[in-house]
Amino acid sequence: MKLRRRDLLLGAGAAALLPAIARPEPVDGTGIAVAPPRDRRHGYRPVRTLNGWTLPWRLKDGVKEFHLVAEEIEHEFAPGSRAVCWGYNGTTPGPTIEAVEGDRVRIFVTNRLPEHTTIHWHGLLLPSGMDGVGGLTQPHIRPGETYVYEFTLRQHGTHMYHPHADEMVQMAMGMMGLFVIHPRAGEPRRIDRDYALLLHNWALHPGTARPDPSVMQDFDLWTFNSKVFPAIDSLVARSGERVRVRIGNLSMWNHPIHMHGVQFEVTGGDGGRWPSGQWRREVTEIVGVGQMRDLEFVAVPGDWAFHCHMAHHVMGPMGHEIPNTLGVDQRGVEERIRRHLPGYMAMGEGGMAEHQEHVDMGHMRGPDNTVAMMAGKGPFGNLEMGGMFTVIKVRDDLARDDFRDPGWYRHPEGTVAWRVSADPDFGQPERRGAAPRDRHDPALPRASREQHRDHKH
Ligand SMILES: [Cu+2]
Repeated sequence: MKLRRRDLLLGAGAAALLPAIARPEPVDGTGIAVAPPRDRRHGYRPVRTLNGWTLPWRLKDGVKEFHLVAEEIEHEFAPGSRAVCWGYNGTTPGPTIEAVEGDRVRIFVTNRLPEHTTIHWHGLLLPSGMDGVGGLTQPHIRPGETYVYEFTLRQHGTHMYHPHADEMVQMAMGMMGLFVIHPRAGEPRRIDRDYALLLHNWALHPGTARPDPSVMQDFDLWTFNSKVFPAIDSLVARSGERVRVRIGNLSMWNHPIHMHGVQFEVTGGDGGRWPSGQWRREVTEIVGVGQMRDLEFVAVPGDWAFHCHMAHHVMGPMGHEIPNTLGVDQRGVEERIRRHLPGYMAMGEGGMAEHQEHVDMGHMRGPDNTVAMMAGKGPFGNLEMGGMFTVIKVRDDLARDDFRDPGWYRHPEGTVAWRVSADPDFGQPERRGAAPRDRHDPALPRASREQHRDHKH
């Protein structure tokens, strides 16, 4: 890679508008100088980290300098659910590092945690001693110390960073971030909107204030960029724009990420952008643990769900090891329990959807510091999603760089599914097999079910 003098001058010229550039020494985490996240020399579209941000950098002698601070933070998963987590520069995930193939980068890492740490640059090609594996390639960074990593970016694509020291605890507490490298030669296909998110899971047990690092499988919260729906930002685009969604997975599960409304192309993975002959059309793509995937599509107008297809991963906080109440007539039980526990309410006989109805009516209060399991709301009612879920909102009339939430989609006349009957016997379509003897048939006990509801409330 040859860096031309003109590139340097142009880069420095843009940066010189900011007074902090005159003193390019590293500063502490609270006083990071603001440098433009957009690199005009190469004309790339900056990445949009959902609910997140991009780490400012400054140019010093042709080297892009970044400064990460590992520290304890207070984090909100959604209104009503906060926890003490660990992250970088005040947030989990940490700010996205964005640079260009060929750049030389110098990354300061200050440790303000109560224990030692390191940073591993996940997927980057670099000298062994810059790989960030505590004990193997470097001494651990002790509390209060600052280390520096310096290397040249020899690739482009979607990558990540995370500790390689006491990983079980530090990653469970939220320490991770994205490292996006743009191609020096520009994009082969123009990208209009470039979103990025990290998948993660948390064992934040209801009523507690710190994630539990010992949990291996039964997690409570499933997040995009450390947020649960409905606190996850929408992905906004204008009809016809080419959109990329970069996804990294530093959780402890594989996630089949599913998109409604379009067939996307998988255009890249851990090894960066794939040649276009290797692109695949899919509607669901598994992003395995430790993997990254780039999905691209041309935006089609509407409100389109975008979520993990593991049904438990779009809900949360989860209760585990609870008895299965589906199809169980709980009327007698409910009355008997109520003698000891006034106000007790049985639930789950016909499914879980009534859970959110009860929460909305104020009948149920969950444990402290816990969001309702399916808190999402849509224009037609409860959305019944509370984890790895958000909405791709595509509109015809958005300005090019307008990322504001446009509200709910206004469907053209006659394009929304509608009710034609409230009679379960409607139409007599062919049905096969035998009904279970204890089937709860909505055709028969409609009146008695209503009585049952009145009785409960
Ligand atoms: Cu999942």
